[in-house]
Amino acid sequence: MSDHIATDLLPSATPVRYLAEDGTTVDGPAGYTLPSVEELRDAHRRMVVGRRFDAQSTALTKQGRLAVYPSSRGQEACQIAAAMVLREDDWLFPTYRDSMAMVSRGMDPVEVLTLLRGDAHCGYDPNAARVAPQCTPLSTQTLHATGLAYALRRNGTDSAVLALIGDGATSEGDFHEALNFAAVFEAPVVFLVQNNKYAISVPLDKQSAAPSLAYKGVGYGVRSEQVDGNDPVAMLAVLHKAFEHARAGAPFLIEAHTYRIEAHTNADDATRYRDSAEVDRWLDADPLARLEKHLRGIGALTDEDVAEAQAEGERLAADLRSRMNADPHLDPMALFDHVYARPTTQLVEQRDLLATELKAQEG
Ligand SMILES: Cc1ncc(C[n+]2csc(CCOP(=O)(O)OP(=O)(O)O)c2C)c(N)n1
Repeated sequence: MSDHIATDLLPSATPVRYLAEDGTTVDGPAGYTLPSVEELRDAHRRMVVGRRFDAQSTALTKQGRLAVYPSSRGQEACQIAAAMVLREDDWLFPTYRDSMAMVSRGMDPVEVLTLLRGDAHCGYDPNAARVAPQCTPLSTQTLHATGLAYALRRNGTDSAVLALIGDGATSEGDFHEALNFAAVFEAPVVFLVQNNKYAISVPLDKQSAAPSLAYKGVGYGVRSEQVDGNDPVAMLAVLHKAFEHARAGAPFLIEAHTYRIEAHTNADDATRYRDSAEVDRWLDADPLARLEKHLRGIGALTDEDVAEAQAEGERLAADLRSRMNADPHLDPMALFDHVYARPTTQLVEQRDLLATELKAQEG
């Protein structure tokens, strides 16, 4: 590889940023198209609604209505930008932490939460939503996303794929295989690493010595960028560019520097591995407050706009509460559906065993 090509692939030396924490604009790098004011107003509304959804989902765990919820509070700029850059015919490959992006893509929140509620299946039709099942095994979705992107290209469409992944999951072999395959076979896929600084309790410096997780793409020939993940303007600008590249047959890797404000899930005690001063520092970098200050500063957001967005969030939360309050009907036999196209002998035996046991219980 010549020096010239390697330079083209490299991320900028510091994360791309256009908004300071106080909402004023800063000089970011050239070469990006910045989102319009209308797009930013839309992002603000979606972030307000997304944060309300997140808070409601956390509350549902406390009421025993949700088995587990991995909050993405603090990561709203990443989640909302991810939903906004996708066309309807594009695909999203989310992880367990990306419910907010899915809801912002227009999916029914109850369906999005089905898996986290404890049902055996993902809760929605991935083909209809063009959203893959939320992935719990780390990094397997990156390979699925790459394979699907390759298939889309071979089918002659210009649809693209967005794979969301955490910082810890970039240590998995699947991630590296996905980057390699995507680059060699020119798959239209964008990998967005939300570096929220922890893999449960493992901090980033115990996970990787890479100067930026974006560097992990360069060795495979994947163009890479790092971005301030709490700056909605920068997130939209970089993701739009990444999708342009992907549609042209060149995969793209983004590292978004952000922070998980809440614990890993409701089952985790984050005070065991990080101090509150660190969390407070990141609260000062809040992406929603930053965008709100910016939009108000340029006269593009009023008290009424904010109240309207909040009212939309309250409506979503109330609807979610009431529908999640109903006991779901689960058919234990459905466990065996969709495991294999043609069930194995063992699966048939297990199904028969369960059917016999259920019958005995009834009788
Ligand atoms: C293959 C695999 N190994 C281990 C786990 C257990 N596990 C679940 S979440 C997690 C940490 C992931 O951290 P990161 O990738 O940074 O994502 P985040 O949860 O911070 O969004 C681990 C190790 C898993 N789900 N899958």
